[in-house]
Amino acid sequence: ARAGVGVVGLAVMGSNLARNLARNGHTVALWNRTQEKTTALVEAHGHEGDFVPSEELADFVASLTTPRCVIVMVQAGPGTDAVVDAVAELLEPGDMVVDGGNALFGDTIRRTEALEAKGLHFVGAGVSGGEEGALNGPSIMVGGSDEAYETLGPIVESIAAVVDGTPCAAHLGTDGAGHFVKMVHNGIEYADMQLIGEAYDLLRNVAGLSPSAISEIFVGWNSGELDSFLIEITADVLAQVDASTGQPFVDVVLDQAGMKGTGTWTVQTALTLGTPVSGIAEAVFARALSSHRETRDAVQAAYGTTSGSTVPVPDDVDAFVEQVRRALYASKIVSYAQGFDMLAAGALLHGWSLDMGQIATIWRGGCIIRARFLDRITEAYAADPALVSLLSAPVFVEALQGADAAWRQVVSTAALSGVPTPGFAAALAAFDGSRRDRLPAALVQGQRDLFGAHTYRRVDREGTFHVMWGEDRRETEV
Ligand code: NBP
Repeated sequence: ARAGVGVVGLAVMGSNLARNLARNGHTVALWNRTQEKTTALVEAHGHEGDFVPSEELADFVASLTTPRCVIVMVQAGPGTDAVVDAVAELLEPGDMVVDGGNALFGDTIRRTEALEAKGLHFVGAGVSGGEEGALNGPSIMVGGSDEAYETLGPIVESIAAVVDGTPCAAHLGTDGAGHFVKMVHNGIEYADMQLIGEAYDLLRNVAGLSPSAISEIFVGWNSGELDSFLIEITADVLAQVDASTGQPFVDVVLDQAGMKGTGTWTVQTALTLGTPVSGIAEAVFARALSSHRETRDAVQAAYGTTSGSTVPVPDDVDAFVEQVRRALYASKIVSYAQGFDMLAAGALLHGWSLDMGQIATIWRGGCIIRARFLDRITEAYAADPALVSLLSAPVFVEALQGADAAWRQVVSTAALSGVPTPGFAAALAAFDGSRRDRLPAALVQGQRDLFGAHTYRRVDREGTFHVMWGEDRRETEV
């Protein structure tokens, strides 16, 4: 036995992670259900480092030094169960299985219990950054025991992205904490992409700018407070010209967005936790709406398309571009605040002591939402570790106050123009909802008390009350 770490599952993510490990000096044991993938990896990249391939899973396990560390990178769900169970059968107490796939955090909690009952360590590690990140440095969100991280920490920190000398990998909490944080990260990614899409739509269809002109604008935005991977790649996508038609690439792509499920998980989980992640939810629903071609056809046939602005093109296009930039930044702040609220709610329910500043720190590199903006979040939590909402952090108060007028102008212009901006509008509504002195929730409580005797509390004294609506409408204390 001579391999210090093993990788099971050598599709795109597993192969790249194995290569990253080998390039960083680890001797890496390899196994894949379909042998050809193992052979192909060693043939193409064997020179990059020290690999120990095995045909049989038992030989793979035997090739690892003890305590063994097996990283599983297979399809989430039944595939992961099958592999984790098969590997666990062959391991000895003290060994460790790391699931680096996109597992649902509840599955990770279940698998942790099952493996710990056998004396094994189980770690759920969220790996972000896609195939490029896996190869060159992902962001790694680790959930598991302190003891497991003592062994695993140096391994994951050696292959993670590094920003300002800090590896983008950390132990965030026990069992499902890593996969939970990864899931919320993916949800925030959905919201970010939707907001950027809305900004593009406004610049294109209200301001009448071309994709290449908008690409230039995004390049400019990328040197300011919106500096991020997603803004950078958006500029690239918008600059692309389709080779076969000479059209802007974005115009030849079918406008039906796909999704693999982690955004949906985030929203489902948020509903269970009771945390309003409206920015993420609107992003998931916007992708769903885009894919409902039949509904879109029927509604278009009934009403006509809303393309073409019904309000005049802004006189001062540069001023409008700046308004959209501010609206985008403000909406992004709200969407991250909602994501961090959800992290706090999950941590409370599952007993994880998540360090919010640390999470923002390890999202700065490797992952899709990497952005300069995350430093502001880290600073906000450093200044006040008990911060209740990112929206009340001074740095974001200043940003939202500065964006307020532009944000409202953009949302109203969008509505008048028939350009859908569910992300911008939901963020603004969430902001206004949170800052409002009195909400119509009072009326809702009254309705609930009338039709269902659900009771209400009063603003002026303690207790729970009910009005005898069907009788003399007398208030009773219950
Ligand atoms: P896939 O998610 O496409 O899974 C393919 C791998 O799973 C292959 O190695 C396949 O073996 C193996 N596998 C399956 Br499917 N069922 C199996 C079973 N019952 N027993 C043994 N092996 C089984 O691979 P991926 O795209 O590399 O992703 C790996 C993990 O990383 C997933 O959980 C994914 O969600 C996550 N992830 C992916 C990305 C990304 O950008 N692709 C980003 C972040 C996280 P075979 O070769 O024999 O079919």
